[in-house]
This record gives sequence, structure tokens and C-alpha cells, in this order.
Amino acid sequence: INCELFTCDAATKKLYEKAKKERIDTVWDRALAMQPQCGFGEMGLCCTNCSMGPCRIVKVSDDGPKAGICGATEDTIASRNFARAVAAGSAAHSDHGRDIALALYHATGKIRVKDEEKLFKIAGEWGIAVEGKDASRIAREVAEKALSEFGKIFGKLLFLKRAPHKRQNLWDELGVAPEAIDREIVEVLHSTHMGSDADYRNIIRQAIRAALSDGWGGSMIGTELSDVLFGTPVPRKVEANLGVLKKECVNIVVHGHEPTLSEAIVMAARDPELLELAKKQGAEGINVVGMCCTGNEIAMRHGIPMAGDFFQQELAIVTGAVEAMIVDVQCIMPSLATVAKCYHTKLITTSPKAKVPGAIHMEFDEQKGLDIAKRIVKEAVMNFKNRKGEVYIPDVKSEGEIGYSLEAIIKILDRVTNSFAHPSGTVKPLVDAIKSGVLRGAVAIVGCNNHKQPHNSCHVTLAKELLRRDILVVTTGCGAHSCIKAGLMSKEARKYCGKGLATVCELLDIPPVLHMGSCVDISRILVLLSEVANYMGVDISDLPVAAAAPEWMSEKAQSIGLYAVASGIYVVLGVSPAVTGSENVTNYLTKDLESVLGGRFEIEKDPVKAAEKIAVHIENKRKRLGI
Ligand code: BF8
Ligand code: SF4
Repeated sequence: INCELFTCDAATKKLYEKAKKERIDTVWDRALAMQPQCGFGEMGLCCTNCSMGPCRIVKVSDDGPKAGICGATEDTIASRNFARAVAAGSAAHSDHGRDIALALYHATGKIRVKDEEKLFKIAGEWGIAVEGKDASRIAREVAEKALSEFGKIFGKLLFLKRAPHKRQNLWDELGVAPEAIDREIVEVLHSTHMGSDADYRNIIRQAIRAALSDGWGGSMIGTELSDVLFGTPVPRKVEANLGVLKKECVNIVVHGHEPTLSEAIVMAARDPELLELAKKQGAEGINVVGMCCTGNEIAMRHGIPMAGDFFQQELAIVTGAVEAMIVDVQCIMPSLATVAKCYHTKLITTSPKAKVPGAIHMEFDEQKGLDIAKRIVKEAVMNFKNRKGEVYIPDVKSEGEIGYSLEAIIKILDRVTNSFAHPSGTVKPLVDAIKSGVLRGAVAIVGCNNHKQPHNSCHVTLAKELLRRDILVVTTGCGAHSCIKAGLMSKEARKYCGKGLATVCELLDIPPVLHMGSCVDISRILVLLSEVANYMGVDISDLPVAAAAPEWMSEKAQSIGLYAVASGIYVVLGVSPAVTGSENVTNYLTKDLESVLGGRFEIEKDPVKAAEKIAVHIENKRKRLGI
């Protein structure tokens, strides 16, 4: 394959060439071997929900089945498949949230929480009395309440109250306000069981409930309690791309999602005894770097370098310089075990929920976190001397400023607030900039990598197209990795901005693309939008904003997309979800939902056209607001 065509990232190109020379198959090679991909699956027209199947609906000719063996139509099958993917995505994010809540629960009394202010704020929001209690006790009560959100018997999710009143009322009217998180996911699985719900609108309604229980439930719990435990991110500089690996050091790549593991590894790697041991093995030190969302989490809180995105995980091992890749859950390619076998790299799985054949399993338990982390780091250190073959680390890295949590953004806005005698601690300066038209609007660019789109270049092209139109970009997940690698999180990136946005960035001393974290941290964006909408006295759907996932692939991304739409946001997808076999379902998601929820999906593969469509959407919203 000509890698010039599939990626715009220089480190990826160089390491792909090395992989080819060393006969290593990567994600791109397997994608090529998979062609042509199954049309039934691609259109969402294959059903395996019962053992009378698999059934598939034939669309391309008049011949062939137009219903499944049970009579399920294309609408039923496509919407069921869509809803099940959303439920799986919501489950993954929410289970991450639950694990963080459990970590907080078990941590109380043993460690000091890092952000007491946030702890007290959440306690206040959730009606937990704080008088006469120490932080440790409050943390336990907050953790208990968070855990009960997953299975409580009655009542809506507590964080829904953060949404604008209009939005909350709309959710109530439509019957989509989620209750217990686990139950919403279970209900998708139940209602899409063979012979249950056959009405595509009703199936999508339940999928919306499950998705909202992710964004305003599981993900938000994950983000907020991670901040409480490990600290709320503040802006800091980090390096990014595979060039952050160091030839002379023990290199440890931490990959996956949950910060409980990665925080412990970061701490363990600073242990003087292990550092000494590393030196004895002939290394200069221990270099911990982060991959995918774990990369975002530890970069934001510790300034640990961001080694790479989803499509770079195999290539990290191909450098020959990685002593251990330590993984937990989600977005971990099973191929890593095969690639690792060709080098000296130890692939270490740590979660009982995600074992990989061929990997070493060292189960992580946050109650014995540091001890286990030290044992894992020791495995890496002792592996340094086993390097074999050519070690090649491309000299490709960039630098950017990351860690723009909502709290950090508000603090930055306070800089101008104070100088103009505005009330501090609000989003007023941001609203003023939008109202005046200096800033036309804001867009979240999020999501993964997908071989159906050129790697990184869709994220980066879209971001640049928006910046020049004076549209601020916020980003998370692998989208954030793309942007920092392309230099869009540095102050110099102002050169890509229109005059208005460049002025705003200069005044606030920020880059034009703001890193807001990992994928669960899209909940930060929901809260920011709510703050802006509340300040303006409107709903989220009235704001000149949009979201885009130009290279998405995961079920989690499908859940995010749907909760964003259900929160009133226009969401542009670069890869179509598997629903196009049903015109009704496709139209419902891309057109009709707008009149119901104020948000909708748009499918647009081309990032330049996506930017044009987003710009039109933003200008229409501005007109309607009279600004
Ligand atoms: O949750 S962006 S490839 S790493 S799914 Fe995965 Fe997609 Fe990356 Fe994080 Ni999000
Ligand atoms: Fe076929 Fe219906 Fe069974 Fe699906 S649920 S596999 S469409 S018979």
C-alpha cells in the first residue's frame, strides 16, 4: 500500500515502511485484505439476533428477501443494529465511570483526594450534606451516590440537572430522560431481542435514553470523579507523536482508558529503586508515554507525552524500542500480541474485562494499585536488555498546550473578565465574543481513526477549515492526538485562524484548538455548552455550535454521537453508521430528529465539505439568535 495515501502523519509513514520491511501486518494491511467488505453489514441489513438467522435484506435487486425469517423489516433490523451498538458504547463508557466511582469509594481514608473543591461542588449538586464531615467521608458518600446512579430504582439521573431547563423539559416530554444507567442499556438489549420492539422510531428512542445515560451519566461520572481523585486538568505543555520514545530509556507505553491504572504506573515509574534498577540494566531512565485516551488522561494531569492515536498502537511496537505496552480496556487491537511477538515488547493486560491471547496478564487492583504498578514497571525494566533487531524511533514530534478543562477555561476567561470589570467565574467573555461575531461559533472535533478515511488528515483538514472561518475548535480522544501532532495546539497555530479567532486567542493567550481530554471527557463539553446556553437564556440547540467525528469507528463514538444529537447538537460523521439500508432510519437520524430534538446527524466524508456545512449551520443559528 502507498502510505502517502492513507496518512498525513510523518511518523506513521516512516514506521509503516519499517513494518513492511520487517513483514509486519498492520491495520491498513488487514483492511486491504478485507476488501470488499460485506454490503449487508455495511448497510445494517444483516440480523443475527436469533438462531433462525442470519437473515439479510436484499436491496440491490428486486429479487431476494425483503424481510427476515421472523418478518423483521429493513427498518427494524437497521435500527436494532444501530441501537445495540449505542448500548455497547454506552456500556463501555459507563462501566469506566463505575470503575472510577469504585476507586473513589475504596480510596477514601487511604489517599487524599486531589480536588476537594470539585468534591464539595458535586456533593452540593447531589444534596449530600457536608457540614461536620471531613473530605474523606464526603468522598465516600459521593462515590456511593455515583454508584447508585447505575442501578437506582426510581428517579432520573442526577447530572441531567446540569442541562438547560428547556432541554430537561424536552427530554421529559419525549420520555427520553434516562433513569438508572444499567437499566437503560439493558432495555436496549431487551427491546431489540427477537420479537420485541419492531418500531424503528421507538427503538431509536430507547437508544437515545441509553446514549444520554452515557453522556450525562456514566461518562460525566467518569470525568468528574477522575478529577476529584486525580486532579482537574490545567493547561500545560506536552510533546506528542512516536518521536517521544527515547532510545536510551526503558520505554513504557500505557494504552487504553481508565486513569486508575495509568496514574499508578506514572507513580511507580518515579520510584527511586526502579530507576536505579533501570540504570543497572544500562538504561538512562524510565520513559512513560501514553496512547489513545489513556494518553490524554495522563498528559492532562502529569504532562506525560502523548505517544499516539488508535492507528499508531502497532507502530509503537514496530519501533523496537518499547519494553512494555500496558493496556487496560477499549480500543486495544488484539493484533498487538502478534506484533509484540516479533519484537522484545511485553504486552501486559491488566483488566479482567480485557485479556488478549499471547499477552502477559497482571491484574490491576486499585486497592493495591502502587504495588502492582511497581511489579508491572519492573517487568518492563528487566526487559530493556532483551531488545533485538533495529531500533528506530522517527525523529517526529510536536509540542502543544493541553488540559483545557471547563474550570481551566473559566479561569482563562476571568483574565479578560477582570480587566473589563465583568463578574468573574462565568462564560460571559466567551458569550460576548460569540455575540459580537468576532468568534462565529465553536465545534468539537472528536473520535477515532478509521481506514475508511485518511488517517489524521480528516481531523486536521476539518480543524484548519473551521479555524480560518473564525470557529473555535475543542477536541478530545484520538481527534486530540491528530490536532496536537499537526501543531494545532500551539500558539503558532494562530496563523491558520481568521482575524477574529486570532484576536481572541491572542487576548486569552490560548491555542485555537483546545484539548478537553479523553472521550469520556466529552461530558466536559456538554457542561460547557450548558453553561453558555444558561448564560444566554437559551437551549443548547440554539447555540452556534456543532460536533464532528470525521474518522470515527467505535461503538462508543456511536453513543457519543447520539447523546450529542439528543442534547441538541448538529453532528457531522465522516463515516456512515450502518443504517443506510433503511431509508426510514437514515432519514430519521439525519433529518427528522432535528424537529424533535433540535440536533441531527449529517454524513459527510469530505472534511472540506463538512466544514462548509458546519459553517452554514452556525450562521443559521446565529441568524435565529439575532446575532
Ligand atoms: O475513547 S477516540 S479510537 S481511544 S473510541 Fe478509541 Fe476512538 Fe480513540 Fe478513546 Ni474514543
Ligand atoms: Fe432473522 Fe428475525 Fe432472527 Fe433476526 S430476529 S435473525 S431477522 S429471524
